[in-house]
Amino acid sequence: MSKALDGVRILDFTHVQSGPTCTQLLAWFGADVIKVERAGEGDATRGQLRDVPDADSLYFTMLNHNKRSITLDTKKPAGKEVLETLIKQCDVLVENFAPGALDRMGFTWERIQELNPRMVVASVKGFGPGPYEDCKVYENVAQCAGGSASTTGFDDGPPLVTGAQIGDSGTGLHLALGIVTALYQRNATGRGQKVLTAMQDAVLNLCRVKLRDQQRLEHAGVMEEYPQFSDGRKFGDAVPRAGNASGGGQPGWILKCKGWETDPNAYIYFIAQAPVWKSVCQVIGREEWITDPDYATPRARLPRLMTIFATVEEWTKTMTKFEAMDILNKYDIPCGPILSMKEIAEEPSLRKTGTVVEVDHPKRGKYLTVGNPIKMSDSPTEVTRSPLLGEHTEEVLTQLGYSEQQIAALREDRVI
Ligand code: CAO
Repeated sequence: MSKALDGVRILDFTHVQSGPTCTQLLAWFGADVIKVERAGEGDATRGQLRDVPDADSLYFTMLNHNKRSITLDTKKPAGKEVLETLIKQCDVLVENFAPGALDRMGFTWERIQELNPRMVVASVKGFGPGPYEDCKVYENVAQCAGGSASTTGFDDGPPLVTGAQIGDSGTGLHLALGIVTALYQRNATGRGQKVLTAMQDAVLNLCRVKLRDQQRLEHAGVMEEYPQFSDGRKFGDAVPRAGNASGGGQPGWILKCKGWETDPNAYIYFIAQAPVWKSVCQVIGREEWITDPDYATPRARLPRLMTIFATVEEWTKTMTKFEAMDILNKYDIPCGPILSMKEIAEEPSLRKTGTVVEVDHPKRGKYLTVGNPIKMSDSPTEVTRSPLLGEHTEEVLTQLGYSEQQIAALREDRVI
């Protein structure tokens, strides 16, 4: 079956996580992604967090499926020439080097346009234009600068980063959307354009509800659905950390389930959704709350939320998270188990949908990865293993028009 991005050729000049997540998605949609790496070491993540000696790390393999890899020293004149040929023959260049690196290499936006005016040049940087634009940035820096860390955790503890890689993978997702949108516009204009996603901006976009709350706080002085309100604590002038409170209009919290004393994930997320309040009261055996004016309406419940959750927890503690799920779901009460990575890896339904996929690799054997979370009916994703360093150098150079002798000379001069 054909793929949505068949015929789109991507010069993938990305490394580490943010850029590679973007180009991996584009490869899953059918683009021909040519990853350009330095000979010898390649993408630094090939060797980082290694679990199998001499095999590419899972860090690398899980971010670079369905791509081809060529080695190229783009600082040598002959390497620059190869890069120029690639630029002429590709539709998109994606990069996430430190600010200015591409320019220092000699490939400014103006030069790229000269070589290929149809080319879309897509970049991840830590920050957009402003005081920090020259800074190098990794995941957690973006989480901190984008507002996530200050609003994550409990207010009697320090700011917290989250395990979800919203700075890297979140930015890669945003960039992928920018790229396909720019390709769509190119259909009408015939021109490429620059696409920039700053990691700070992507994190802030994902933290949009917290900027909402900042303004609500400034208007009202309190936020009634925050645990601080229910606990009678004072609000300051900035959005506080809200623990496990829901970010939306339906109050929720994480509650202990049977086994919590020894199992760190024996918990359930419970939402006291207004339309099912009657069912909540019935399930936990507090029917009197259905009519009690202190509990009967969402507004009346706000100052008592933490007491309500503590009471529901007395009930959830009597059963496992899955038993609680089964009962609550019968009544349409929104809830979700806290799943460990072990449970997710073993979950058959995720394997069935291709969200968790087993991949075979010549050097490391079988491993699990996360497949394409975006399912398309006319562009199915087949996850294939990540390339070995330089595995496709000759194949790609031959396609670009290089002869056997030219390739041998480039190898001799350590350009590839
Ligand atoms: N041939 C020759 N040189 C190459 C090359 C190649 N194929 N590929 C890269 N290089 C060179 C670059 O041109 C650069 O050289 P200069 O410093 O002389 O300009 C050099 O390698 C190093 O690139 P870098 O500065 O991007 O790499 P780093 O390890 O020092 O920094 C990172 C890494 C991620 C902090 C930085 O790239 C960055 O801030 N990127 C933007 C934000 C980002 O994507 N962060 C997410 C990373 S994942 O957490």
